[in-house]
Amino acid sequence: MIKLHQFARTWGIPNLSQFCVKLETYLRMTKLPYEIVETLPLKAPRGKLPYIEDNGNKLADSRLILNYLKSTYGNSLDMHLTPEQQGIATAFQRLLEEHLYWIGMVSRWNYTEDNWQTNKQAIFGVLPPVIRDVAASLYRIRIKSQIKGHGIGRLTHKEIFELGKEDIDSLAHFLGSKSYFMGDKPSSLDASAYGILINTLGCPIESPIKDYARQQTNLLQYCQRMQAEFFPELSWASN
Ligand SMILES: N[C@@H](CCC(=O)N[C@@H](CS)C(=O)NCC(=O)O)C(=O)O
Repeated sequence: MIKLHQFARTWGIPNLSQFCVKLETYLRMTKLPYEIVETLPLKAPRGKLPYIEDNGNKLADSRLILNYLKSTYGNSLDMHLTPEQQGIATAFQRLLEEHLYWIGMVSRWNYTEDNWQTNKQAIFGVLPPVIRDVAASLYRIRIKSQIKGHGIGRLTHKEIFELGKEDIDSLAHFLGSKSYFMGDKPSSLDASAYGILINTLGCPIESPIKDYARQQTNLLQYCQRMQAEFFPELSWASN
C-alpha cells in the first residue's frame, strides 16, 4: 500500500500543507489505497513534504508523484480533458502552486506575530518543549530566505496581497458556476486548487487575502463541497 508521509492533521482541514492536501485529495479522488505516516520535512528525500513510498520507491514532489501515480495506476481523472483544457489546467496549477502558495507562506511566516504563533504551534507543537522554540526559530530563518529567494518577499505586504487578490479573482472568475475547475467532473487541478484554497480561506491564518477569498462565494462553496465530498470526516470553520 502507498505510504503518504505528511504533517499531522490540524485545523479541521486535511493538512496545514497545501501540497499534502493536494496529494491526499488526489489519492481519495482516484480511490487509491494509502496509509498516512505523520512526520516533519527534515527526513524527507528532498527536504519537503509530502513524499510517498510505493513498491520500494521513495518519491518526493507532488507534481512528480502525481505523474508517477498516473503512469503506474492510470490517469482516470484527466482522461476527459482536451489538449487545450489540459493546457489551461496546467497554467492554473502553476498559478496556485508557484504564486498564490507563496502569498500564503508570507502570511504564515512573515506577517503578523499571531499568525506566526498559530503556524508555529501547528507545525512544531509535536516536538518536545525544550527543542520546539529553537527548531521553530531556525526553520523560520530558512523559510524567510525561501520567500525572499522566490522574489515575493521583496515586495511590501500591501503589494503582495494586491497580487494575491488578482489570483483569487482569476480563480473565482474561471470557476464561475461550475462544480469543478474544469467542468462538471473533478480533475487533478481540483486536488491542487482545493489544497491551496482551503489553506487560504479555511485555516486560522488571518490576512487580507483570506478575507478577500472568503468573500468569493463560489470559492468558499467550492471548498465546502470538496471537503464534504472527499474529507467528510473533517469539519472546519467555514461560516
Ligand atoms: N513542489 C513541492 C513543494 C512541497 C513543499 O513546498 N512542501 C512544504 C510544505 S507545504 C515543505 O515541506 N517545506 C519545507 C521546507 O521548505 O523546508 C511539491 O509539489 O510537493
